[in-house]
Amino acid sequence: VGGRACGPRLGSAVVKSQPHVLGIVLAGGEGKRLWPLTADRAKPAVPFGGNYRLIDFVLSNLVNAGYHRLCVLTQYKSHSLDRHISTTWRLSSVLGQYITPVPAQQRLGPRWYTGSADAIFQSLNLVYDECPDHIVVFGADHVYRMDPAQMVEQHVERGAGVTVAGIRVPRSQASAFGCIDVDASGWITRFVEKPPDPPHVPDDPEVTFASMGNYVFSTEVLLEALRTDAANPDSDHDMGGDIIPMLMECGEAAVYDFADNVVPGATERDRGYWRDVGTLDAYYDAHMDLVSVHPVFNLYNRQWPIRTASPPLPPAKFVEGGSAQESVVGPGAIVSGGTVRHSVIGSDVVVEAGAQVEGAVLLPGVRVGKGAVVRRAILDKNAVVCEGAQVGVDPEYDREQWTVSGGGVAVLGKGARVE
Ligand code: ADQ
Repeated sequence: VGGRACGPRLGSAVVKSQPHVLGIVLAGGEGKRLWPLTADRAKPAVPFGGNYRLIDFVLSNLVNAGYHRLCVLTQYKSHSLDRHISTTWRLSSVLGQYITPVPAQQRLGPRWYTGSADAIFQSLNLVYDECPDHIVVFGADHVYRMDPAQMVEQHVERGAGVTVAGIRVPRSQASAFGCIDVDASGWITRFVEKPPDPPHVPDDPEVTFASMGNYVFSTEVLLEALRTDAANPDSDHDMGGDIIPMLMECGEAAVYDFADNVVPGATERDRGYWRDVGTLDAYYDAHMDLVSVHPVFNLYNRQWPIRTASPPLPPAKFVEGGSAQESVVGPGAIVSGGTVRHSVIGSDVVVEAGAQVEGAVLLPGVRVGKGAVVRRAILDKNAVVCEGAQVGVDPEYDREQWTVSGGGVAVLGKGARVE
């Protein structure tokens, strides 16, 4: 790492007229606010929507756009994430394609990454090896569909050093995000990372223009910015906190309005859908967005598929009067005489006779016993609710036993057992 120049690219299968793009996915986040779902796994490896993991959304977006050279920077509890990427996301090395998890390599000494910019700085050998024209740096924690090639196209046309994807969010939620002011030509005039009192857009006091944590860089601009940042002892080495404000000061930063992104097959309802599922309530709410008759987020858009690998399980089965309404049910699940409403049921889940599951997110392998009740709850993998037991019925009891989110959702960790 340091000032090495890019060498010639050998064996490249890149079409000459297209800009050569390397994708870097930041997947090292700890996800403390998703505890206990992150007790054993990195946030991007948290299961979502019955049979996906969060990282499947960003990787699907990049792969669907034709970006097939992708490095996923991991760090925290990365085992299940590494395994998921290696087994699910193999591309053809013969065609020069790869999606590779890159663990913290400690190239600059025996230390972990200090921030997301340090993660890239310590992995610059990947950039030197690939010699891209542009580098797409995307987060791994969001549920959305986006065609990143449209953002790259705008970045190239405008001649920006960095382009930041921006979205309008309610101002009440904006202190969790980088907040952006732009001029009439789309150049960023102010970027404040997670301000306690977020600014608002000129035409609406309740709305803030926020960074989605997705960036396109011209390679030389990113290299220069990372080297400058690394030499600054006062920096936190964070992409949103340090690198983007630095490039904004230099007049290099432009915005890409997510509202302009058009993904094939998007419906009126789910066009522009983007959720940061960084908290238990946001994670729960994003699941509920999947289950209504006309879902707010449509998993069934075949023109822009969300890709994953599913285990070899038989189809879901409903017997003995078992039913599920306004729900998605994963393969291998058996609803035997129980009732499921408004819920996301992962693969291999069993709901037994007389059980009631309502407004719940059951991750793969959960068992709900006879006559048990589960309401407004998230149950991590292999949790067991024994015969007649209840979750989400008595808030006081739940608070004593489990994690309960600010919005009142009971959350049980992996393998929990409710007697
Ligand atoms: P946050 O998500 O809070 O805000 P951060 O915690 O740095 O910022 O996470 C960004 C991405 O980097 C995530 O995908 C995370 O998994 C990953 N990451 C974090 N630390 C890492 C490390 N040490 N190594 C590898 N990967 C790491 C960011 C921006 C905001 C923006 C929001 C949008 O900083 O400006 O508004 O994303 O959600």
